[in-house]
Amino acid sequence: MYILTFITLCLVLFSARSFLSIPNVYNAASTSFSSLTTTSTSSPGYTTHPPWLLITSSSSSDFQRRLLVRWTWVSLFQHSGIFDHIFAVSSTDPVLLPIIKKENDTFGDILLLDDIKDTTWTANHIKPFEFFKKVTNKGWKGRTYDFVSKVDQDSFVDPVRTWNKYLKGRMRVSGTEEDRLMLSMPHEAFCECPAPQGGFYTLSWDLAKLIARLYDGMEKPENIGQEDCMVGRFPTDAGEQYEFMSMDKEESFDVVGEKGSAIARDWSKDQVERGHLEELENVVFLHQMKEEWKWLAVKDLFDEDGWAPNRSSGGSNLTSLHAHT
Ligand SMILES: *[C@@H]1O[C@H](CO)[C@@H](O)[C@H](O)[C@H]1NC(C)=O
Ligand SMILES: *[C@@H]1O[C@H](CO)[C@@H](O)[C@H](O)[C@H]1NC(C)=O
Ligand SMILES: CC(=O)N[C@H]1CO[C@H](CO)[C@@H](O)[C@@H]1O
Repeated sequence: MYILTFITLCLVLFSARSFLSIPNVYNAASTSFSSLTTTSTSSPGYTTHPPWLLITSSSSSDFQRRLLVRWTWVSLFQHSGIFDHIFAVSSTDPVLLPIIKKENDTFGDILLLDDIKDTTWTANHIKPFEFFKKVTNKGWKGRTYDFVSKVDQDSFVDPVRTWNKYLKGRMRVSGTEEDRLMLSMPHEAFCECPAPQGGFYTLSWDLAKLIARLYDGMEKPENIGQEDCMVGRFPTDAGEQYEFMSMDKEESFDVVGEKGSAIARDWSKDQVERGHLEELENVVFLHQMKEEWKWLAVKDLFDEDGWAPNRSSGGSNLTSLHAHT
């Protein structure tokens, strides 16, 4: 079953143009499959390698979703040179493991946790801490970064706008306590301490390392709470300081509604519906796109300069790296 799926996907891959017509939309950024596997060229200032690692937490058998992610926001924004993107996949399934390794032979973007089962519980409780532990200890391909993010596989993000708006200005300082950063939509009402929304959050490298260490030192890891809250709870309970920076509620939404009319629901306490996606002024992060139609509707609203619908109203200036330099 998995093997069939993978073979089908490989066929699809090598005749990429027919695949849901995704590559056509992004002609300007990267239609060729090879550009996904080559190391992105650095933009001025990041001459050695990108400063930011984004990690999509992906379910082991969801090959198709990983292709969608690679072909949409990752390929669209990768030319910026500010980030590397990988998937974290956990599995102990002897049938699946070799297939995932094959997938990685093609794309080279999978961090495999082969000692952790792929269950809803592991995904929502321990997996992110395990991959933060792994990357902050060993790096990714031996590299370390200034920031690391966890992204859900049903999240669509604009890392360039996020970078320019929140992270770029913090680049020169690193390593001291004041610089510990947690950037996300806040989840405070739910978690009772400054904690992130699990769909997309960014940690300074040292904070990710600290959180992984606190997780590793838990006496009863089986009693661990929900991931989002624990990301805040570990440092808070240990009396460690960190800065919580909130992403803009006017730019981050869940996608709800019916096929053909996707609606944005905000992250206020009451989860207010804000109207159709195209009516939004600007967007950096959309979430809750488990259904493929949502993903495909959303990818048409972004181009390499970010959120496209209201560009004439001035909403997208932060996205282009070149616009300000
Ligand atoms: C996946 O590919 C990358 C790049 O070649 C490599 O660094 C990494 O170790 C591979 N992971 C697995 C699980 O094979
Ligand atoms: C965005 O950029 C365009 C062209 O570069 C400019 O005309 C517009 O005024 C800018 N908008 C804002 C909000 O800065
Ligand atoms: C905020 C804003 O300008 N929204 C506009 C985006 O574009 C749609 C379609 O043109 C308009 O209906 C919105 O008012």
